[in-house]
Amino acid sequence: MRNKIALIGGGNIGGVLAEQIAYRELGDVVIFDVVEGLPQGKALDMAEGAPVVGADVRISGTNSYEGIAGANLVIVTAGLARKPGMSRDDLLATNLKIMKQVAEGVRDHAPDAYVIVVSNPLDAMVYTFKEVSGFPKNRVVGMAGVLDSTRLRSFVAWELDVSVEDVTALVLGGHGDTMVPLVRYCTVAGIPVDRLLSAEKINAIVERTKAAGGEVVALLKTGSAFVSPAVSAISMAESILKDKKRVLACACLCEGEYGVDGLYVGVPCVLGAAGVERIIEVELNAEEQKMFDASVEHVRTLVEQIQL
Ligand code: TXD
Repeated sequence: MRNKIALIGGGNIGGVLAEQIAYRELGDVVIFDVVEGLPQGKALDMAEGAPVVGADVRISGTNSYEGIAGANLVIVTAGLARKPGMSRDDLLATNLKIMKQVAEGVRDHAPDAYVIVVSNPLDAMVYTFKEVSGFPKNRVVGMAGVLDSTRLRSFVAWELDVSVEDVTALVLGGHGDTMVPLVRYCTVAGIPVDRLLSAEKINAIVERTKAAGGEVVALLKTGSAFVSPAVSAISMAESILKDKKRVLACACLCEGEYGVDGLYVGVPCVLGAAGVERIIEVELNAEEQKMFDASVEHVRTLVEQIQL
């Protein structure tokens, strides 16, 4: 029995998700979108390419939530993306309305699904999905930390001219300017990065990581990054679908962990067949704790604006 993966939102990220998930044969794919024809057209195009890559999966598009029935995994990218000059927080009012609709649709038509939320502002959107759907916290997780961590990993690898495979990194906290790149836990094949790069270089990489989303928005002008977010979400999806138990920085509901209670923030967690199987609490020094607490407060301020 193949997995059925429902993609709520068939835009830039949704399109890459559909193609990558289908062509990697992670499961059958159904794309849901409110724009007539968009999900159906993208699905038909990808389905017609499947023979070339030998992908034996069904790819379909729908404008009705009935089409996602039976999905065991849902990835949500529905919502507006940033344009130059916008912050992720500027998307709150519009995307909140959308997320409420999405959460109801998924609750009613795929009630047993594991859900990865991608839409921005991420920490507020995944919180909204959890609250409106009523799903248990292990089945609702947000994608941001994997993307922020892969950006940090890329910048370190490029600076040192080493394989991206050998750079590990953790970026915690909210998905925004207050994110917390944990440099102390960044290594190159186990070698702490501060043994290989100067403090000045590391600081420059940290600042570029925090601004990386905006850097792409400024270049594209018409939207935000979509390939790196898509493959970041797929690494989470794959860990759940294949019970890989990867340790990834994800937006999880903290209920006491890291001193946080009742908010979704980016923390290291184990992702497996039971979704968020546990949160890993790493030791933070005074400076890291201060940055983390400030990031959590920013998330709290955003969530307090949500009227459900
Ligand atoms: O790391 C992260 N979490 C972020 C997330 C990284 C990059 C982008 N981030 C956010 O993802 C971005 O700020 C947006 O909020 C979402 C989706 O970004 P994308 O680039 O895919 O946006 P598009 O191309 O505009 O696609 C959004 C789709 C579009 O096709 C709309 O028609 C659809 O969402 N949409 C809806 N689908 C279902 N239901 C409703 N109500 C709906 N409204 C719009």
